Amino acid sequence: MNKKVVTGVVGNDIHVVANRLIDISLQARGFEVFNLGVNTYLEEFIDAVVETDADVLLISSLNGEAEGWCRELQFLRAEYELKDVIFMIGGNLSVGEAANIEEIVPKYKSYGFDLVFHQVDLNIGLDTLEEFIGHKS
Ligand code: B12
Repeated sequence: MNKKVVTGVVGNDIHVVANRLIDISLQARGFEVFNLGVNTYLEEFIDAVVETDADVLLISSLNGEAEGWCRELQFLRAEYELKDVIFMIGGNLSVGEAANIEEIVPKYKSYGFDLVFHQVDLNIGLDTLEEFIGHKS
């Protein structure tokens, strides 16, 4: 596939296990991975995307608090002219069971994400990413 992916876990989130699996799975699929690990802020992700000239930013959130950390994405995306980068987020995208599941995907898309996976299996998400890359190129 030979595409570059920046990944990590956003905000104050220290759940590291999925992050390691994502790193390994992306490499197994032939991606070049820049893993920023846990506790990564949106601005740090954007800096890494710019510095590495990445094709994809794949953000994880497990503690459910991504909403508060990712709202500015649409503005940063415009400011840094990143319209060709694929922005993807997954994991647990809300806190607790109370959230209206139907609202989660449109909400994150309105923040500037192209692909949103709330409690979706990692391999399904990565299959979808590969299809999305195929359609774009
Ligand atoms: C282990 C664990 C911890 C450990 C973490 C250790 C470490 N360094 O990683 C400790 C004990 C420290 C911890 C702390 C906390 N935790 Co915790 N933790 C867990 C637990 C039991 C397992 C997580 C795990 O490693 N799973 C294994 C990995 C492989 O699975 P996964 O994380 O689900 O990831 C998969 C998918 O989510 C998906 N995925 C992930 N990212 C992405 C991205 C994309 C694009 C795609 C497609 C898919 C995808 O793919 C992964 C592989 O299948 C879960 C409960 C559970 N059974 O899942 C709670 C859980 C994640 N924790 C939770 C919470 C609330 C916390 C705390 C806030 C608790 C507290 N009050 O202090 C703190 C958070 C601290 C912080 N600042 O983040 C909640 C989150 C609830 C929510 N979102 O509504 C959970 C779900 C427990 C619960 N049911 O309430 N936790």
